[in-house]
Amino acid sequence: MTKPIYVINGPNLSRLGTREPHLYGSTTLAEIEAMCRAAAGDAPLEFRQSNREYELIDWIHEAIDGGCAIVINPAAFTFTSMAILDALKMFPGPVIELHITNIHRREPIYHRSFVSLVATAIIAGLGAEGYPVAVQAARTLVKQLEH
Ligand code: DHK
Repeated sequence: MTKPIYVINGPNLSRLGTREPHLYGSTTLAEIEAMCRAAAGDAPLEFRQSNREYELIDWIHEAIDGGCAIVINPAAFTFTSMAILDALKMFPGPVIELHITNIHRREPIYHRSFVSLVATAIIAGLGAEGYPVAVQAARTLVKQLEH
């Protein structure tokens, strides 16, 4: 596995640690990145966050051209962005949709994900621990595809 796993984070996730800790916990995005890199081991990993939809799309395109898997927490764009959906449709590898919270146990506005229409798998409700779980799962899925 030489191509990197892309971990892509959407809006407001830069505020993790102090953002509604009763929902999102107290783990910061920097700590989550470290958890992802530990889970990736020797596998290369790109870890990104933006509050700008176009940047998330540009990173998905980058992954299309050179990545092996995508772990994506699109945050609020999960429920609004057909542009992110259309970009993910072009990605040939595994896509793991990730949410810190169990979006299906929250208000109805959080129940309809565009990303779920193309995701290989969905992890929701494990808190920050969902990230290393998703990275490990991505590694496993990529290895399965390579054999
Ligand atoms: C993160 C967000 O920022 C929200 O907009 C989503 C998601 C939930 C999460 O659980 O990681 O609704």
